Amino acid sequence: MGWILPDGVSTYAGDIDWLYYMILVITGLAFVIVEVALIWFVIKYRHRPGQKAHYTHGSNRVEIIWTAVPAVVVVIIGILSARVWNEIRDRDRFPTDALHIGVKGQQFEWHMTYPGTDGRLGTGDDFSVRNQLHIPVNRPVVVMLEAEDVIHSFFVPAFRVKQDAVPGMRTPVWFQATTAGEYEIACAELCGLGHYRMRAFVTVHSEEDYRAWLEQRRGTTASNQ
Ligand SMILES: [Cu+2]
Repeated sequence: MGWILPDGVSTYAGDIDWLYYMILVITGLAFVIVEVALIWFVIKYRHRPGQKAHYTHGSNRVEIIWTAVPAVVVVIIGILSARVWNEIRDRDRFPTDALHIGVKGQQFEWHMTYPGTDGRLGTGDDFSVRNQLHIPVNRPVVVMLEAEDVIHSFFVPAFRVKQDAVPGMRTPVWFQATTAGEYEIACAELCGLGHYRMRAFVTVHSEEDYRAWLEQRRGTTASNQ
Protein backbone atom coordinates (compact mmCIF):
# COMPACT_ATOMS: atom_id res chain seq x y z
CA MET A 1 0.00 0.00 0.00
CA GLY A 2 1.37 3.37 -0.97
CA TRP A 3 1.82 5.84 1.78
CA ILE A 4 1.18 8.94 -0.35
CA LEU A 5 0.79 7.56 -3.85
CA PRO A 6 -1.68 4.87 -4.96
CA ASP A 7 -0.32 1.33 -5.30
CA GLY A 8 2.19 1.19 -8.12
CA VAL A 9 1.09 -1.08 -10.96
CA SER A 10 3.77 -0.60 -13.59
CA THR A 11 7.08 -2.40 -13.98
CA TYR A 12 9.13 0.63 -12.98
CA ALA A 13 6.84 1.95 -10.22
CA GLY A 14 9.12 0.43 -7.57
CA ASP A 15 12.20 2.26 -8.89
CA ILE A 16 10.34 5.58 -9.03
CA ASP A 17 8.92 5.11 -5.53
CA TRP A 18 12.32 4.29 -4.14
CA LEU A 19 13.76 7.54 -5.56
CA TYR A 20 10.70 9.48 -4.46
CA TYR A 21 10.80 8.34 -0.85
CA MET A 22 14.59 8.61 -0.67
CA ILE A 23 14.41 12.27 -1.76
CA LEU A 24 11.45 12.86 0.56
CA VAL A 25 13.41 11.49 3.55
CA ILE A 26 16.55 13.53 2.72
CA THR A 27 14.65 16.78 2.16
CA GLY A 28 12.41 16.02 5.15
CA LEU A 29 15.42 15.61 7.45
CA ALA A 30 17.00 18.81 6.08
CA PHE A 31 13.72 20.63 6.70
CA VAL A 32 13.42 19.44 10.30
CA ILE A 33 17.10 20.19 11.12
CA VAL A 34 16.92 23.69 9.60
CA GLU A 35 13.60 24.58 11.25
CA VAL A 36 14.65 23.29 14.68
CA ALA A 37 17.91 25.28 14.44
CA LEU A 38 15.98 28.37 13.34
CA ILE A 39 13.52 28.20 16.24
CA TRP A 40 16.29 27.40 18.72
CA PHE A 41 18.34 30.42 17.56
CA VAL A 42 15.31 32.73 17.66
CA ILE A 43 14.73 31.79 21.31
CA LYS A 44 18.36 31.59 22.41
CA TYR A 45 19.44 34.91 20.88
CA ARG A 46 16.25 36.86 21.47
CA HIS A 47 16.43 40.39 22.80
CA ARG A 48 16.81 40.58 26.58
CA PRO A 49 17.29 43.67 28.67
CA GLY A 50 20.94 44.44 29.39
CA GLN A 51 22.26 42.16 26.66
CA LYS A 52 24.12 43.81 23.77
CA ALA A 53 24.22 42.47 20.23
CA HIS A 54 27.69 41.71 18.95
CA TYR A 55 28.96 41.74 15.39
CA THR A 56 30.11 38.55 13.70
CA HIS A 57 31.16 38.06 10.11
CA GLY A 58 30.30 34.35 10.12
CA SER A 59 32.42 31.24 9.85
CA ASN A 60 34.14 30.09 6.67
CA ARG A 61 34.41 26.55 7.97
CA VAL A 62 30.67 26.24 8.64
CA GLU A 63 29.85 27.79 5.25
CA ILE A 64 32.09 25.35 3.42
CA ILE A 65 30.47 22.43 5.26
CA TRP A 66 26.89 23.46 4.58
CA THR A 67 27.67 24.09 0.93
CA ALA A 68 29.68 20.92 0.35
CA VAL A 69 27.31 18.48 2.10
CA PRO A 70 24.19 19.42 0.07
CA ALA A 71 26.31 19.52 -3.12
CA VAL A 72 27.50 15.96 -2.54
CA VAL A 73 23.96 14.81 -1.65
CA VAL A 74 22.52 16.41 -4.80
CA VAL A 75 25.18 14.79 -7.00
CA ILE A 76 24.45 11.38 -5.43
CA ILE A 77 20.70 11.83 -6.01
CA GLY A 78 21.48 12.85 -9.59
CA ILE A 79 23.57 9.75 -10.25
CA LEU A 80 20.96 7.43 -8.71
CA SER A 81 18.12 9.10 -10.65
CA ALA A 82 19.99 9.02 -13.96
CA ARG A 83 20.02 5.22 -13.99
CA VAL A 84 16.24 4.99 -13.58
CA TRP A 85 15.62 7.96 -15.88
CA ASN A 86 17.69 6.44 -18.70
CA GLU A 87 15.96 3.12 -18.29
CA ILE A 88 12.54 4.75 -18.66
CA ARG A 89 13.14 7.74 -20.93
CA ASP A 90 16.01 6.83 -23.23
CA ARG A 91 14.23 6.43 -26.57
CA ASP A 92 16.87 4.01 -27.81
CA ARG A 93 15.93 1.70 -24.96
CA PHE A 94 12.18 1.66 -25.49
CA PRO A 95 10.76 -1.88 -25.68
CA THR A 96 10.68 -2.81 -29.35
CA ASP A 97 7.68 -5.12 -29.08
CA ALA A 98 5.44 -2.42 -27.62
CA LEU A 99 1.87 -1.66 -28.56
CA HIS A 100 1.52 1.89 -29.92
CA ILE A 101 -1.40 4.10 -28.96
CA GLY A 102 -1.84 7.78 -29.74
CA VAL A 103 -3.00 10.10 -26.96
CA LYS A 104 -3.89 13.69 -27.71
CA GLY A 105 -4.77 16.29 -25.11
CA GLN A 106 -7.34 18.87 -26.08
CA GLN A 107 -9.24 21.41 -23.98
CA PHE A 108 -10.70 19.52 -22.10
CA GLU A 109 -10.49 15.87 -22.92
CA TRP A 110 -8.14 13.15 -24.05
CA HIS A 111 -8.38 11.42 -27.42
CA MET A 112 -6.97 7.94 -27.61
CA THR A 113 -6.20 6.57 -31.08
CA TYR A 114 -5.75 2.85 -31.65
CA PRO A 115 -4.41 1.03 -34.65
CA GLY A 116 -7.04 -0.64 -36.81
CA THR A 117 -6.92 -4.15 -38.21
CA ASP A 118 -3.54 -3.54 -39.86
CA GLY A 119 -2.08 -3.16 -36.34
CA ARG A 120 -0.32 0.07 -37.31
CA LEU A 121 -0.89 3.51 -35.91
CA GLY A 122 -1.26 6.45 -38.30
CA THR A 123 -3.12 4.62 -41.04
CA GLY A 124 -6.66 5.04 -42.38
CA ASP A 125 -8.29 2.36 -40.28
CA ASP A 126 -7.28 3.82 -36.91
CA PHE A 127 -10.11 4.52 -34.51
CA SER A 128 -10.39 6.97 -31.63
CA VAL A 129 -12.04 6.86 -28.24
CA ARG A 130 -12.62 9.74 -25.84
CA ASN A 131 -11.15 9.59 -22.34
CA GLN A 132 -10.58 5.84 -22.34
CA LEU A 133 -7.25 4.14 -22.58
CA HIS A 134 -7.50 0.36 -22.89
CA ILE A 135 -4.34 -1.70 -22.67
CA PRO A 136 -3.41 -5.31 -22.04
CA VAL A 137 -1.67 -6.33 -18.81
CA ASN A 138 2.01 -7.37 -18.82
CA ARG A 139 2.73 -5.90 -22.23
CA PRO A 140 4.79 -2.78 -22.96
CA VAL A 141 2.77 0.11 -24.33
CA VAL A 142 4.13 3.23 -26.00
CA VAL A 143 1.84 6.22 -25.82
CA MET A 144 2.55 8.86 -28.44
CA LEU A 145 1.59 12.11 -26.77
CA GLU A 146 0.36 15.18 -28.62
CA ALA A 147 -1.55 18.34 -27.76
CA GLU A 148 -4.13 20.07 -29.91
CA ASP A 149 -4.13 23.52 -28.37
CA VAL A 150 -2.16 24.22 -25.19
CA ILE A 151 0.24 22.27 -22.99
CA HIS A 152 -1.39 19.39 -21.14
CA SER A 153 0.25 16.76 -18.99
CA PHE A 154 -0.51 13.07 -19.17
CA PHE A 155 -0.48 11.80 -15.60
CA VAL A 156 -1.20 8.22 -14.58
CA PRO A 157 -0.37 8.14 -10.85
CA ALA A 158 -0.67 4.35 -10.55
CA PHE A 159 1.91 3.87 -13.32
CA ARG A 160 4.16 6.68 -12.00
CA VAL A 161 3.94 8.30 -15.43
CA LYS A 162 3.77 12.05 -15.91
CA GLN A 163 4.69 13.69 -19.18
CA ASP A 164 3.83 17.03 -20.75
CA ALA A 165 1.99 17.00 -24.06
CA VAL A 166 3.17 20.04 -26.00
CA PRO A 167 1.54 21.43 -29.16
CA GLY A 168 3.69 20.71 -32.20
CA MET A 169 5.60 17.91 -30.48
CA ARG A 170 5.19 14.17 -30.42
CA THR A 171 6.46 12.77 -27.15
CA PRO A 172 6.58 9.01 -26.62
CA VAL A 173 6.26 7.49 -23.15
CA TRP A 174 6.23 3.81 -22.40
CA PHE A 175 4.98 1.73 -19.50
CA GLN A 176 3.98 -1.81 -18.76
CA ALA A 177 1.07 -2.44 -16.43
CA THR A 178 1.42 -5.32 -13.99
CA THR A 179 -2.11 -5.58 -12.59
CA ALA A 180 -5.46 -5.56 -14.36
CA GLY A 181 -7.89 -2.91 -13.20
CA GLU A 182 -9.05 0.63 -13.76
CA TYR A 183 -6.78 3.58 -12.97
CA GLU A 184 -7.07 7.31 -13.18
CA ILE A 185 -5.59 9.56 -15.84
CA ALA A 186 -5.40 13.24 -14.96
CA CYS A 187 -4.21 16.34 -16.73
CA ALA A 188 -1.39 17.63 -14.54
CA GLU A 189 -0.89 20.95 -16.30
CA LEU A 190 -3.30 23.83 -15.73
CA CYS A 191 -4.67 24.10 -19.25
CA GLY A 192 -7.68 26.37 -18.92
CA LEU A 193 -11.01 26.73 -17.16
CA GLY A 194 -12.05 23.12 -17.72
CA HIS A 195 -8.74 21.68 -16.53
CA TYR A 196 -10.39 20.12 -13.47
CA ARG A 197 -12.60 17.89 -15.59
CA MET A 198 -9.83 16.66 -17.86
CA ARG A 199 -9.98 13.27 -16.25
CA ALA A 200 -9.91 9.92 -17.96
CA PHE A 201 -9.38 6.27 -17.14
CA VAL A 202 -7.03 3.57 -18.20
CA THR A 203 -8.41 0.07 -18.15
CA VAL A 204 -5.83 -2.66 -17.89
CA HIS A 205 -7.30 -5.85 -19.36
CA SER A 206 -6.19 -9.42 -19.45
CA GLU A 207 -4.83 -10.29 -22.90
CA GLU A 208 -8.12 -12.01 -23.91
CA ASP A 209 -10.31 -9.16 -22.66
CA TYR A 210 -8.15 -6.67 -24.48
CA ARG A 211 -8.48 -8.58 -27.73
CA ALA A 212 -12.23 -8.80 -27.28
CA TRP A 213 -12.47 -5.07 -26.60
CA LEU A 214 -10.33 -4.27 -29.63
CA GLU A 215 -12.36 -6.54 -31.92
CA GLN A 216 -15.61 -5.06 -30.70
CA ARG A 217 -14.37 -1.50 -31.19
CA ARG A 218 -12.95 -2.19 -34.60
CA GLY A 219 -16.27 -3.73 -35.55
CA THR A 220 -18.25 -0.70 -34.38
CA THR A 221 -15.96 1.68 -36.22
CA ALA A 222 -16.19 -0.35 -39.42
CA SER A 223 -19.98 -0.51 -39.32
CA ASN A 224 -20.15 3.26 -38.74
CA GLN A 225 -18.30 3.96 -41.94
CU1 LIG B 1 -5.28 19.68 -19.90
